[in-house]
Amino acid sequence: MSLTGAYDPENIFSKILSGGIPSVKVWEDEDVLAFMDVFPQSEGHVLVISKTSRARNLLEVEPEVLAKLTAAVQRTAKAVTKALEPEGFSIMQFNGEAGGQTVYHLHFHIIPRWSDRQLKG
Ligand code: DGP
Repeated sequence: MSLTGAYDPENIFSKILSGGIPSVKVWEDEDVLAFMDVFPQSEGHVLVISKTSRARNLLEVEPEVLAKLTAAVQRTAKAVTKALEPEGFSIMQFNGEAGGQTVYHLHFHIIPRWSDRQLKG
C-alpha cells in the first residue's frame, strides 16, 4: 500500500482498539494504547498507537497526537527498561509498504536489545 489513500477501519489495530481482536495491554489512557507485539523481534517488544487518530503513517498524524504518542513511547521505553533491564532498545516506525509497514494505523515499535541476542524475524 502506498503512502496515499484512505484509512481502513478494518485494519488489525483498529480491531484491537474496538475489542474485536484481543491484545496484551501494557498501558493505556484515553489517547494512547501500548500493547505487546504478537510477532516480537525480541523479549518485551511493545507497540504504541493512538486511540483517537485515523492517521495511517507519520505524514498524516496530527501534531498534537504525535506529541502524545512520543511521550507515551518514552514512558513505555522507561517501563520496559525498568522491567527487563535491556542493554539498549530500538524505536522503529515504518511508513508505506516500501518502508516496511504492514499495518496501516500509525504505530511505534519499542524493541529491547541485548548485545548477546540476535533480533528475531
Ligand atoms: P509494521 O511492519 O511496522 O507495520 O508492524 C506491524 C506489527 O504488528 C508487526 O510487528 C506484527 C504486529 N501485529 C500484526 N498483527 C498483530 C495482532 O493481531 N496483534 C498484535 N498484538 N500485533 C500484531
